[in-house]
Amino acid sequence: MKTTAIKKVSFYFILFSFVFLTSCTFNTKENDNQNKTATKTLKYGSQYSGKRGDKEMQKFRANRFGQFIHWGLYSIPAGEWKGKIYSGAAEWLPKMTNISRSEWDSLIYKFNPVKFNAKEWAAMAKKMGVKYVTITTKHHEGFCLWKSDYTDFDIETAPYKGDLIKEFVDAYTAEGLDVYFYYSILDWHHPDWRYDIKSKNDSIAFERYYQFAKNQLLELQRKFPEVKGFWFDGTWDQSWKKNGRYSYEIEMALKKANPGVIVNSRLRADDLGSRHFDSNGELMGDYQSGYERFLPEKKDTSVVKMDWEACMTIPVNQWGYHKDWTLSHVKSPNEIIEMLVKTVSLGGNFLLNFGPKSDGTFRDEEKVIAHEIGNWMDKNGYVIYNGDYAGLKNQDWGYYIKNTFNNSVYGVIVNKPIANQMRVELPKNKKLEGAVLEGKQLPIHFHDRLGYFVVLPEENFISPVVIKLEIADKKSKHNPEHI
Ligand code: FHN
Repeated sequence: MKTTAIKKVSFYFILFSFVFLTSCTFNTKENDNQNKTATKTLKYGSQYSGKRGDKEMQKFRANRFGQFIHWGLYSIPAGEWKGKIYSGAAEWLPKMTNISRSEWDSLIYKFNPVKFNAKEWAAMAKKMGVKYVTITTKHHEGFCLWKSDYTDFDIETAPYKGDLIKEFVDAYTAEGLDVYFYYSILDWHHPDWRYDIKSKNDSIAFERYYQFAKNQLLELQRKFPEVKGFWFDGTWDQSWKKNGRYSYEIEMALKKANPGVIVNSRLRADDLGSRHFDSNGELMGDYQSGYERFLPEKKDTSVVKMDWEACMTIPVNQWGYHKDWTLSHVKSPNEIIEMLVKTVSLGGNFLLNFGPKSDGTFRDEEKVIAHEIGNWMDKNGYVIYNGDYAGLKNQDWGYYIKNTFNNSVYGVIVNKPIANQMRVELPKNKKLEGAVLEGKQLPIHFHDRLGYFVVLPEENFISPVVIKLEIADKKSKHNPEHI
């Protein structure tokens, strides 16, 4: 009798523990799929763990700085409809107004960027110091900037007589810049697009849409073999999340056609609808692309384990051309440079957005910003390309960047300390042998408790300043730190 009672208690204890542990695991995973607390069998989850090591991905990583281009019909109204200016993102104008689909679509007959000069664009990008570009081949409105065999809602129907994406790819490639294609899965124009799947008919229509998108993507890859990767967007709706298979199959199809092709995490949803990271916490796609208009915190070193890219607007939230930039804060070149530096210091890529006008030219503000950043990159770009996380303790003056090509470590000063001293704390087995600013050694003071203090020049810095830190292994037995 007693034994049976003990057995019963043990059984319920084990059962309770199991249920408790399982529910904890489930909750943790629900809150944060990046925590690998359980393994679920997934057909459409991540394909591999860790960072891709092939040469294409190494190049993507080494590039670090890219230009994003949002260009489409939305550049024509440029945030204004029937005399009213809308402060939201210009490319979302059809959703902010009561413009009918056909009225919006008829903008195609006005898309004639006669001043578009792909070579000038590519030269401006090159001068700004970017190493790659990502252009919207199709944004949410559905208009295709290339000549697509699968729709008439493309550049061939517009009055523009050139082969826009071809001119673009040729010009950027000639400048040695890698080209990536943005493609919106969400499509406001296509009749088979669905926000959710609520019926058999929705499923049938959405399957047709999936085939259309897949055909277009393979077409882009076939027509533009130079393209290095695809940047997917518009994948947040239930219809897509309920069809993880589609996102998996698209990635596989692109990789079958070109094994080195690079795909962002935004494309993907797994069997359970988890996006970017699968339900086991593994990244899907080749790099994390969730940082949009914000960056990870300086102390958030979780990102250094993966490849990632942040995309950034110059105003607060304008991607396509908006005629009025006075409606929100516009970032200064120094703000943007600091963001670029911060991103690289955490092992990420930085994609800076430009929204050309409908005539094919860039607004003056963007030209000035490109020019100023270019001046800085001209002098300091060596710290950005091949830059990575240095693994040193954060300091208030700015960011450390390690160059993976020559193993040098740099400090980039964005907040010059009022005492003109740059504190450097190193691991116990390392010492600071030199600190070089523009070829000149700076004095260094050592404090046995606080580390090193590099003495900075008195004058004000007008933009972020790079200091090369000569760090060596400590071999001496008579180490002043050993007290
Ligand atoms: O809705 C779009 C937006 O217009 C823009 O393209 C950005 C770029 O990352 N993506 C979407 C919002 O996440």
